Amino acid sequence: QSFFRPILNAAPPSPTKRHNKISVIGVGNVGMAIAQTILTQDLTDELLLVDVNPDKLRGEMLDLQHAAAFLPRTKIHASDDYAITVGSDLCIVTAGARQIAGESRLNLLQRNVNLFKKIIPPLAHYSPDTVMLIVSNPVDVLTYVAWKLSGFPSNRVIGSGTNLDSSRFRFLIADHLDVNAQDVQACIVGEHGDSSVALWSSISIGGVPVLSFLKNQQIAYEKETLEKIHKEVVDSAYEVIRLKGYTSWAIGYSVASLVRSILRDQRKIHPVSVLAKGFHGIDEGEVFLSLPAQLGRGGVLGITNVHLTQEEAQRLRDSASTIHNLQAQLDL
Ligand code: 6V0
Repeated sequence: QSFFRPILNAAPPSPTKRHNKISVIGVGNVGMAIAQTILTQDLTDELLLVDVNPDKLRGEMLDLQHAAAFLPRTKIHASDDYAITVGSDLCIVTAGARQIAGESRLNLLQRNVNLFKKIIPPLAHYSPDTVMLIVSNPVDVLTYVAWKLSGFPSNRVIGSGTNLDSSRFRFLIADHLDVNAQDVQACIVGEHGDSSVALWSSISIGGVPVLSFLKNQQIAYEKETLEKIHKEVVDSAYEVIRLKGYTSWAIGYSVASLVRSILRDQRKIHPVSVLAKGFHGIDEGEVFLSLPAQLGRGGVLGITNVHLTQEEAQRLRDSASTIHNLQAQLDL
């Protein structure tokens, strides 16, 4: 029994508007920050949550549903059964194991690989046409693992990569020069985290290249100042974790920006983790690293032909070979 009665001569609604469905796997700090940013930014019609902890899952679902009166209309469901994810346009994976005291990074990684063996095949089964967006760490290796386990073409498996590092970078440069972070074009590529590579020569503010601007104005800048800013980017995740125990808001907004570009087919360029083989001399096997990628409805549409100095390209290749060696030790 419908609450409404149809008006005379009404035709059934035509399905003109595309219906978007997003699944978020893992409702921890990161999954929930992503979910709430997606909701407040009105990026989807349906939001599905999956986790192995049933109480936490239902609690988070109810808490979000209770905000319905203040949010754009979105159907929110949760279950530990992957059947609810059927037909998703985008699957965002944030599930992860926590490091046990004294545990090696390799051991933690293998435990996350084991989680992915339970997560990725059912996602791929229920949503064979979805784009997968991997957030769990170490994000570059786990994006490779998701690609292998899904059997998807490489353009539909993306890691959130250095999109977050780049936004931290833009904030710090903006803060340093007292400008709006949205006016700062700056990009960090490579491995998410410690060995990321900042592309100094391509930084511009409002279209004005920064290094040549400083040179023209005869403003002295030291290489160390630039390196200090990059080091701050690298250290900032550790600092937030030390202070509040985890990071959540920035990764939430960063992933929401990727969701918008993909589902709304914005064709914007984001530094995200993609299959990097064949770029900048990376030829040693299949590794995922962040490069500036154009994102749209089909996932990765292409990679920007960004210029890297010899040193930058070498650092990228070094990361690629470290990741490649790590991947060789995994039981996939
Ligand atoms: P958390 O708060 O411990 O949440 C993890 C969630 O995963 C929990 O709710 C678990 O119940 C759930 N989970 C565990 N196993 C499974 C499974 N098999 N299926 C479904 N759900 C499962 O961690 P938090 O949310 O803080 O972080 C999640 C992951 O994101 C970690 O790997 C982080 O390292 C990573 N981050 C990645 C970032 C990036 O830039 N790529 C940034 C921040 C965190």
